[in-house]
Amino acid sequence: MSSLKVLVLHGPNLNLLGLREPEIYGSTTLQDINALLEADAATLDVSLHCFQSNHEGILVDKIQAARENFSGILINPAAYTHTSVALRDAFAAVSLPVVEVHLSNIHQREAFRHHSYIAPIAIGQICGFGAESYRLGLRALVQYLRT
Ligand code: CA2
Repeated sequence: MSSLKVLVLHGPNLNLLGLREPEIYGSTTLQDINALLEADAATLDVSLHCFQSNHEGILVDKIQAARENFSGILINPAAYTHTSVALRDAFAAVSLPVVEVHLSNIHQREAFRHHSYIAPIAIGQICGFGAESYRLGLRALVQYLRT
């Protein structure tokens, strides 16, 4: 059994996925995404812990605690992507590898979504592929951790 453990974090409002605004974010629910990731994790022989919060401080607490228990973090920071120095500082403090993912192509959307506070401290950013962004992000993170 692999000892790699990946923390998957979902930011604010992503609990509404598939339930509201399907024309923007699709009909896949957060539970569907977590199930897809769990299946991929089994194939990749890694363990996952998936967590969603609408609260910035709770996400900061999770990132800080991850230092002890996880090898890397996959995150869709949602709106905090564009606002949160606190999340970025927490990632920098734990110095775990981070992959940032987004369902939509944030660079094709409003100008305020083009900037990410997280991207400069992430290994990489994947956006625009819907739920597939998470799957690609998990694969990229695991490959990074194994090489
Ligand atoms: O495209 C993404 O994954 C985003 O991170 C989604 C965020 C948005 O603020 C980012 O700019 C890009 C918004 C997540 C809100 O999710 C909802 C889902 C269903 C209904 C309403 C909101």
